[in-house]
Amino acid sequence: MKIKTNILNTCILSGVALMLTSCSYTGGNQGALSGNIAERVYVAPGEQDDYYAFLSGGYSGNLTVYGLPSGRMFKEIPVFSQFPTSGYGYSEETKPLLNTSHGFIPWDDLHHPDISQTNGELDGRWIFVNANNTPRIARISLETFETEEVIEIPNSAGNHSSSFVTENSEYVVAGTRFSVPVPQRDMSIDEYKSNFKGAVSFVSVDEESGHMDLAFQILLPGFNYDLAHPGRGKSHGWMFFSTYNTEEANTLLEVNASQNDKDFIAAINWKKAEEYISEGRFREIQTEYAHNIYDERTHTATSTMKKTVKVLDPADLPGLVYLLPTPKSPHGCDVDPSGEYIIGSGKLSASLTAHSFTNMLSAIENEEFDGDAYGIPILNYDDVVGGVVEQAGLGPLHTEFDGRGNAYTTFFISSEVVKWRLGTWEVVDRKPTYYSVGHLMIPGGNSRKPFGKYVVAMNKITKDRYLPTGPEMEHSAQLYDISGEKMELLLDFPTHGEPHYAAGAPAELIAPNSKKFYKLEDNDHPYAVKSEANTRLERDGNTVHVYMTTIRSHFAPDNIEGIKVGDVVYFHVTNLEQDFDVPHGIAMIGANTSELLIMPGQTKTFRWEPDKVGVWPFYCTDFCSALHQEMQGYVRVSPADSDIELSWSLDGE
Ligand SMILES: [Cu+2]
Repeated sequence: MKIKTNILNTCILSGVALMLTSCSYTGGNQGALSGNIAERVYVAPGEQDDYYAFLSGGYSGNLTVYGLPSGRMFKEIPVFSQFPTSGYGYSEETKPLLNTSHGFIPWDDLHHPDISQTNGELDGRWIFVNANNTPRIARISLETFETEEVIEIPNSAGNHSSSFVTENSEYVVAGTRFSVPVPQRDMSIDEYKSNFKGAVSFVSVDEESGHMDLAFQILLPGFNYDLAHPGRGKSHGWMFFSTYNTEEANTLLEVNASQNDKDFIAAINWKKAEEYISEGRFREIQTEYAHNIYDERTHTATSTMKKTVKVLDPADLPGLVYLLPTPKSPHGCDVDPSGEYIIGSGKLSASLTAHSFTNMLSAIENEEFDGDAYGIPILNYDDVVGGVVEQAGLGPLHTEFDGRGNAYTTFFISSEVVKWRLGTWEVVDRKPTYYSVGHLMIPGGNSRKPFGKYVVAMNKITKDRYLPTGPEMEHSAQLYDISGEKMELLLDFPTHGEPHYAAGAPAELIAPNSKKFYKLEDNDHPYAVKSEANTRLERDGNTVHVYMTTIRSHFAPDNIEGIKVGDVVYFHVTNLEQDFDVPHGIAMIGANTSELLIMPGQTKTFRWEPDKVGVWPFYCTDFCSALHQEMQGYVRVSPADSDIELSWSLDGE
């Protein structure tokens, strides 16, 4: 990179910066600045992108939506974090979505999105994501692009190997990163070995509504669980989890968890788990976790605290779990579209291991085990391995597939994407990334039917790619065309937060179902008003409910008197518009819950506690018409002991 910068400086110094061809500072084989490549990512005004890409925002707590190939960001969907732009997590209706057994948690670390599937193919209905820190799984509707449900995961800590969906979205899995005492209790950390457990959770998904339920957990040995992938096709019914720290160290893991030459991929037969559950061979243990559901008709979320979970102990349940030795501290765990190969990316190994599902089944059948770990059979590496990509690069992390027999693996340390062939295990191409690539995404690459036109690489370090913005820069994604024999770098674009993982789908799978507005007649919000005639105020002690409407370009009512210092005022605002893309906003001076953005046909509520006597204005925050600036009103606030009656009006009536 230094060389490039220097060459660029030389170009500028010599006054020929515009004649890029004569300086060719992008390096000989990329050509990312040549006109012909720019055209391949250019989406002309009025035209639309071919793919949606959903990138996790990591520590932003949000999911961002991009178009491919343009790399334009279309939306930021708030999931685990309060979001002032829309009032998510501030409005009374959405606050319950951030409720947990630890109370209201307004910020988390969102890692891995996965799109719902039917018969192993993307169905474009929902996207599931995980909160890593306070373990949760969320379901986002791909009609509204809003978070509809959040379920907390008990007995987990660092909910990392999530959220991956099975072939028919029967389950979303949530695997713990940290093993912890289960149930949690006060004990010495020195007692880690054999006392700490790694819970993996199977969250069921209702076929129609998408509603989630924590079906059962399996208590695995005290390793760390990193990533997961469902079986498909012949391996449907199985789920695979990569592990590290099979040493069960509890201090200085950078050394102590790198001792074993091989860790494991844990293969879980979840169909078998279902049998054991139906036979009653589970324990029900006490715990506490929140289950939060947003109802699109009432535009309101509710939070319910749940108290028990069914757990399965694999030591007592034969055939439930097997351990596949995998070099060395694997991160990624990926299953190819046919379901035959399970790729373990040992991040401290230079080679990539592909286990064969067929080999695994015969080893199990022949009971050829190499001992056990806490009663779980360990298979022989040589019995299960299906192939090895030798010396593919340094620090393999994540593999996706193009559906044409090719696999693409990111290498963190050598900063590259490597293309190789399934079955022959030969490397056929490699391209650099800029820099330290983590995960990558091919639309549908996590399914039986990938759309192998593009791969997006998500990078951790951005220095020298964009104009500097102080000590921290946005991370970067890079788009490669993979339709040909060789990968071609087409585009760099910045991402928001840290993109840990992504999912993508063709536009035609999602765009036609995208909601344009909420139908007013379906609005069952208890405080909705569907016409200006019904707008009003109601006082109950010192609580005042304002039933308000918005339409271009006024609020009803817009003059309010009789509010007193010490009142708690709820503004329930219904947007009467029935037109695509016409939200209204509302902001009230002194309200500490931010402003709200209310979609057409929707009702949202904010709480205001006036603390000073005066006449205070409110206004629309979203430019909605030529008379947007005139969309405003006043609230008169009187002393606490005033006897001024509540009154309201619009146009003096
Ligand atoms: Cu407005």
